[in-house]
Amino acid sequence: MSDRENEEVNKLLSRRNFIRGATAGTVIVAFGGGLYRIADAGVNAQLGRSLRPDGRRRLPPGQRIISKYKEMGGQRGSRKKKDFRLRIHGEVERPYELMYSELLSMPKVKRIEDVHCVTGWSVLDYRYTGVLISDLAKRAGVRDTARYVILEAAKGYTANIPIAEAMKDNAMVIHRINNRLLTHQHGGPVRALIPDLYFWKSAKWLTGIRFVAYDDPGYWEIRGYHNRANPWKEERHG
Ligand SMILES: Nc1nc2c(c(=O)[nH]1)N[C@H]1C(S)=C(S)[C@@H](COP(=O)(O)O)O[C@H]1N2
Ligand SMILES: [Mo]
Repeated sequence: MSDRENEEVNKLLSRRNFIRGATAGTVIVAFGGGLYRIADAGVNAQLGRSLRPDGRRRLPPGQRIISKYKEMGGQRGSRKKKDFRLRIHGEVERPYELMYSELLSMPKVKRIEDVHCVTGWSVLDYRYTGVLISDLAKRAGVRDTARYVILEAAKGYTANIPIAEAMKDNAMVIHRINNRLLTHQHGGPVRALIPDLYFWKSAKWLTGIRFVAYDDPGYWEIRGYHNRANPWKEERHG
């Protein structure tokens, strides 16, 4: 694809526009004041060739775009903000625990990101509000011995990620999606968001972030999912 084509596709997907599902098999794209219905296959094919700023393809192999999250289930935690606690612990100098209001008093960041579910759907360009895991880490004083991060959630769900993934500028704990408070079924009050790994790594109903020296495969990883979960390498199953 030429640079110009690439630019066109990225323009199409910029945050000024929106993509909204109409019926299965079509998406509606708004740009230049008009509404355009585009066959799924066409958009997916274009996006398959379009590039992200980091040089990766906008749509990882084997994924297709849908307009909004599917609710994928899981064992829920409390929906109440007053019950929320987030523990930052493990290989750190100063472990601590935050209440909801304390989490919100940390430096707030907004990111526009794509998420990719291992079952094949991707949701592009949602706006996420929360706190960077790297900022939570800084406050705790992570030791040099820490090499992995375990995202801990309600009822024992965990997801393991290498520390480099957790320290990226888009790895966050979020409480808002598209400026609205995160709903309970999608992990509210607070979930993790690790956009550059398959979505199972983004633990809903988050309760803790544990820094560890040795890897500790999580809920799905011990059930046959790939330990690393890089969508561009299609690391789906182990
Ligand atoms: N606590 C918890 N987090 C979880 C899960 C879960 O079962 N429990 N499922 C994961 C999987 S497999 C996916 S695809 C996404 C789905 O998020 P959604 O339901 O908001 O779409 O959450 C991830 N986070
Ligand atoms: Mo999933």
